[in-house]
Amino acid sequence: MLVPEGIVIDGLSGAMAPHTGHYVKRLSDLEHVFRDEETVNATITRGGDAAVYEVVEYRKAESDLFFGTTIIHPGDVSGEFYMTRGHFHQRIDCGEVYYTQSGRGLLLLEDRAGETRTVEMLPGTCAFIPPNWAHRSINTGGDKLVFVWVCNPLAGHDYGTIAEHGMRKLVLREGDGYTLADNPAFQGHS
Ligand code: PAN
Ligand code: ZN
Repeated sequence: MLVPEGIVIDGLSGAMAPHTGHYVKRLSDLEHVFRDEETVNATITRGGDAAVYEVVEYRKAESDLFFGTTIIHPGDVSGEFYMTRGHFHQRIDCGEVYYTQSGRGLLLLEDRAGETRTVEMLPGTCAFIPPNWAHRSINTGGDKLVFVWVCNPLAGHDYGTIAEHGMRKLVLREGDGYTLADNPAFQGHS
């Protein structure tokens, strides 16, 4: 039987107590995510296989809600900020909510018809991700970017589409901020 529970979330570290799962994505897991694979590989070879982001989950079988935190460390690869892999949901009727706790970032979204949108991720911003929009979060600041996400556990992750084609836009460091650039490697998806 499912019972009510209070989960304590530390908005600065992203720690959740209790939680049911945790994973870390390092540069070596994201070799093909960044445009400059050569630098990713050289960095790893030099012993610098840094943690790029972490996900902490609270998931209960039989529940229609699934939530957790994502922590993206500050950093970049040749000017391309640390970011998540990005995905569509397998179920095209499932959206999501991202509630930023600390840090500064950008939520990059694109639909299948070619439209790109961004939502600034600042503490207190709750982003609505509509169904059938690919989403990737990017840490554009100098501290950890921490956000809470909530979705349907049946939503599922379609990583293949973005892994194969990339996203239309790159988010690059420019001065103290960021700029969006067309992704020259983007080949389109349907
Ligand atoms: C989030 C993401 C999380 C990690 O929980 O899964 O931020 O990003 P990737 O899954 O793209 O690596 C979410 O959007 N779930 O649906
Ligand atoms: Zn998602």
